[in-house]
Amino acid sequence: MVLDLVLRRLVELGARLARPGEFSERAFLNGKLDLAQAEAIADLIESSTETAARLARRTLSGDFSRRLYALIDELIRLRTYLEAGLDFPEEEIDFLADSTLGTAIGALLSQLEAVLASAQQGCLVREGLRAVIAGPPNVGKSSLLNALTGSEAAIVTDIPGTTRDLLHREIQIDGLPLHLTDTAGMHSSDDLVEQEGIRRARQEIAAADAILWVSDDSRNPDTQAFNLSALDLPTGSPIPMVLIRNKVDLTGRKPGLTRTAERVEIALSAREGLGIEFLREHLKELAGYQGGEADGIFMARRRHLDALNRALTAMREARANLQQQRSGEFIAEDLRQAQQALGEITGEFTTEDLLERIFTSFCIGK
Ligand SMILES: Nc1nc2c(ncn2[C@@H]2O[C@H](COP(=O)(O)OP(=O)(O)OP(=O)(O)O)[C@@H](O)[C@H]2O)c(=O)[nH]1
Ligand SMILES: [Mg+2]
Repeated sequence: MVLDLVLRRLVELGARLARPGEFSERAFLNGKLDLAQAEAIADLIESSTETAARLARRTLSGDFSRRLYALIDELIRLRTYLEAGLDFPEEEIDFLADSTLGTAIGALLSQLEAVLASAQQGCLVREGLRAVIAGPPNVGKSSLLNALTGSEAAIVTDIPGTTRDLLHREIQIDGLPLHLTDTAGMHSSDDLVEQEGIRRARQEIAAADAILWVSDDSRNPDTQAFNLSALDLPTGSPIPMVLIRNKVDLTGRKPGLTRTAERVEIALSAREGLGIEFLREHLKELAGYQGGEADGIFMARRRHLDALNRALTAMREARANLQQQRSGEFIAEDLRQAQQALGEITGEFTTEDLLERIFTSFCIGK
């Protein structure tokens, strides 16, 4: 209350409350921070794991930006070299014939690929993996959620159709955030509530990064087929699917992971906690997660990955144009596009819209 009264009095005297992210925005506009660093402030505040906090701290201190500026400097150098050749043809710099340009573009490409790989790891730590637990009724989906979270998050009974609504839980595996959803058992049902639950489960599956399809190993596998088409998923986006053979305590099958031609199968017992570690390891592998503590990894957002990918495409185009001996203008334009894409990350080239979107997602007072 006292704080509130003081604030109210200050506002009466003519002060105004800061907008969300206003302080970071000012630091950015005044050149104290670049955009990637400013975004790292928000990422640091919102970090949900220790790894995420550490990586955001690295980006904030400029680890990501320094690597970007090194790339941008090199691009500027190359563009100057190329464009001098274009502007002063009488000097006869035959850059297509000499190998300097090819070597430099090759080196830039591999550096860009390395930055992208680090950024992808950072983005994983920030956004994590969304896995949906799905399958027929009563196979142990909720038990699996409980086993993974180490809690009694979901109600488990031997009555089919226990889970009707979606249940979300977040855990982390060695610093990788995992967003888990338990769903209603998939089968044809006349029950309105269950039908709605199944509809929601489908929707959730369509937006997932991975599906954990649970089956009851002690029952006839044909009756609980792993049937993709029945799920009615949007085509064109194959979502990795792991077949979980649950209840191996009843069948005596050895817990573990098997790779078949079509899929990965993991035998486990959710109730007895057998074989869960195989699933954890596999989820990390699915995400492409290498552990966030490695040197050179920093926090990054999807926006950054998108820009890095565009820069990479432009550089590959430059290499192709050079190999095909196209005229220097084409290569110069590719390099310009690559520089522009990288500049969008640091905030050198941005639109008002983008800035507004970034800073309004900050909390007030930052
Ligand atoms: N023996 C054995 N029983 C299990 C195992 N996992 C789950 N169960 C039992 O299977 C029954 C169903 O488990 P749930 O976790 O509720 O299954 P569900 O797939 O969530 O079921 P619905 O929500 O109804 O679709 C319960 O009686 C569990 O105790 C297991 O690994 N071994
Ligand atoms: Mg359930």
